[in-house]
Order: sequence, then C-alpha cells, then structure tokens
Amino acid sequence: MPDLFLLNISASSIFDAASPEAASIRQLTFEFIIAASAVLLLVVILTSYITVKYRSKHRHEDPKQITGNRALEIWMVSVPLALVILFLFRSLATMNAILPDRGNHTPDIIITGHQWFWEASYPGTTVTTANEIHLPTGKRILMLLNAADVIHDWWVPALGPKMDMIPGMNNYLWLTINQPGIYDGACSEFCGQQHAWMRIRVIAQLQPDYERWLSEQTTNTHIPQDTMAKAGAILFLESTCSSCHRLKGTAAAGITGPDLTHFGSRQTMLTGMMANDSGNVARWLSDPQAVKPGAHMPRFIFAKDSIRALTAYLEQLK
Ligand code: HEC
Ligand SMILES: [Cu+2]
Repeated sequence: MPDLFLLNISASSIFDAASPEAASIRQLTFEFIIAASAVLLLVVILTSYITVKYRSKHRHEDPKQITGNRALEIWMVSVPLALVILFLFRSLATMNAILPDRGNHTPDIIITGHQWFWEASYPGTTVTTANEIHLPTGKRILMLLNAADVIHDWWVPALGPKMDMIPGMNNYLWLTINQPGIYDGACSEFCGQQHAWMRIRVIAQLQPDYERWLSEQTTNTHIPQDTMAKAGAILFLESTCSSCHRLKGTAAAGITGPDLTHFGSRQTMLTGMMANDSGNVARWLSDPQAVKPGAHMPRFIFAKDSIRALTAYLEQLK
C-alpha cells in the first residue's frame, strides 16, 4: 500500500506557546536550559583548564597531593543543592499556576481517549464529535479527560501540559487559548498498535465562530437528498455500522466508534492519518485493516457500488 495518502503533520512545540499555561512551561524550560548550560559550561572550562595545565608534557612528577578543601567542598555541595531546591520550587509553582483547583466548575468539554480516536463531547449541548476538537479562544476552559479502554495521554505542546487519560478516573486541565488556529499534538502514552497515529487536532476559533460551529453540530444528521446517498444511508443501518457509530437523530446509536453525525464537516479522518475525502473514505471502507492495521473496525465485503453509496452519504454529513 503506498503511503502517499498519509498526512504529514508535525506536532506543535512548547516553544510556540499559544496559551498562558504553555507559556509558563516554556518559561520554566528556558530557566532549566540556562541553568543546565551554565553548569555544563563550568564543567567544560574546568576540565579543559586542568587537562592543559596538568598535561604530562610539562610535568614529570605527580602534582602536589592535597586532601580536603573546606571552602571548595562547601561550594560543591551548596551550589548544586541550591539549584535543585530552586527548581523544585519553580516546578511546584508552575504546576500550581497551570493546574489550579477546579472548585465547583463543571467541565466545558469532555475528551475520552479510545483505541484509536478521541471522542469529544460538550456538556450542556447534544454535541459529540471525534478527532477534530473545536475550542473557543480567549476563554478559560476546563477540560475533563478520561479513557474508555487503556491509558492514553493528552498532549498538545503549544497549549500546555500533558495529562494522562485513565479508564475510570477523571483528570482535568485548565486551558486558555490566545489565538485562533490549528494546534496539533499526539497521544503520549503507548496505547497499542496504532498509538503512533493517534494524533490530536485542536481547532481554536474566535467565540462567535466557535458558537456557530457548535450550533451547526447540534443539528441532527442530514437527510440524504440524492439516490446514491439515500442508498448509502440504508446500507449504513443494514450493515451494522450503526452498532458502533452514532448518527444523531437516526437509529444508529453505537458508541464504540467515532460519532459520524457531522463526519463530512471534518477535514481529516482517522486521527489525522489522512484528509477526509471520498477517495480516502472509500479506501477505508474497502479494507480498514489495510489502512490502519489493528483498528477496531471490521472489514466488510462490499461491492464497489455499496462503497460508493456509503462514501457519498458520509461525505454529505456536513
Ligand atoms: C465494531 C465496530 C465498528 C463497526 C461495525 C463499524 N465501525 Fe467504523 N469505526 C470503528 C472504529 C473503532 C473507528 C475508529 C478507527 C480508528 O481511527 O482507529 C471507526 C472509524 C470509522 C470512520 C472514520 C471516522 C473518523 O472520524 O475518522 C468511518 C467513516 C467509519 N468508521 C465508517 C463506518 C461504516 C460506514 C461502517 C459500516 C459499513 C462502520 N464504520 C462499521 C468501529 C466500527
Ligand atoms: Cu492513545
């Protein structure tokens, strides 16, 4: 199978911090780098000095043997100790600043890690979506993170810290996104065969754009208009796709796979593996295991026409 259809997404970096939470991690990283560089420089300078000064060319006898040097010993112990203590407190302060108490806030978004996709639901609305996670900018958001099967780990470096997603346990993150944009990340806890393809895509939008998106997502699954898509809709229900996927407002209510209600409005599919277009959807439906080996979606033996109908239907679900 050629790899040409795969998207080449590079994860964002902590140095492109796009939230105050990420900025405080970046600040701490800089401080660490400066302190570590100073120590390295000192060691290199002293080692070079001693290497040159005491090379055997100039000396045929051992240098004067000294035992103990109180002043030097105090320095050697106290400076590293002071650095360690300083960074312990700087790290604790950073953690406190970015993971403050949640008080009685209710989460703005719930993200659940699955093998191998991200489910996102928006409390207070009927919206559930997958993989492309829309969030508003300029607003402090509380995220609830958990997992449906094994441990996953949420990390979008430009937006802040990593957070484990553990089955049966709720973890929380605060997040304020400064600028609209697309922020990529990846699952950061090995979670099985397709872990490497478990990319994260956060689409940060200005409040009005975000609200428009959210209200579009609250609508029920579009009713297909043309014959091809209508055939696809029937096939979807008949082929047991509905036992794993949800199409809001239809009989399809499965929750083991990604919600497909507005699948056509997503730009990428299969956690950032490829662009969401009819060629790739057809490729996926023809043989999921060839596209993403190990994925928890079985292979259906479809005629070409059936794949075309299902693809037409799915791509219309804007
Ligand atoms: C046994 C459960 C199961 C069945 C049955 C199933 N799927 Fe899936 N499907 C999944 C899972 C799990 C994924 C996520 C795969 C991944 O990314 O690792 C998925 C992914 C998809 C995606 C990509 C979604 C996205 O946002 O990336 C589409 C489209 C899809 N399935 C369509 C179908 C259709 C059409 C059928 C019926 C012919 C079907 N599925 C049957 C479990 C299932
Ligand atoms: Cu994972």
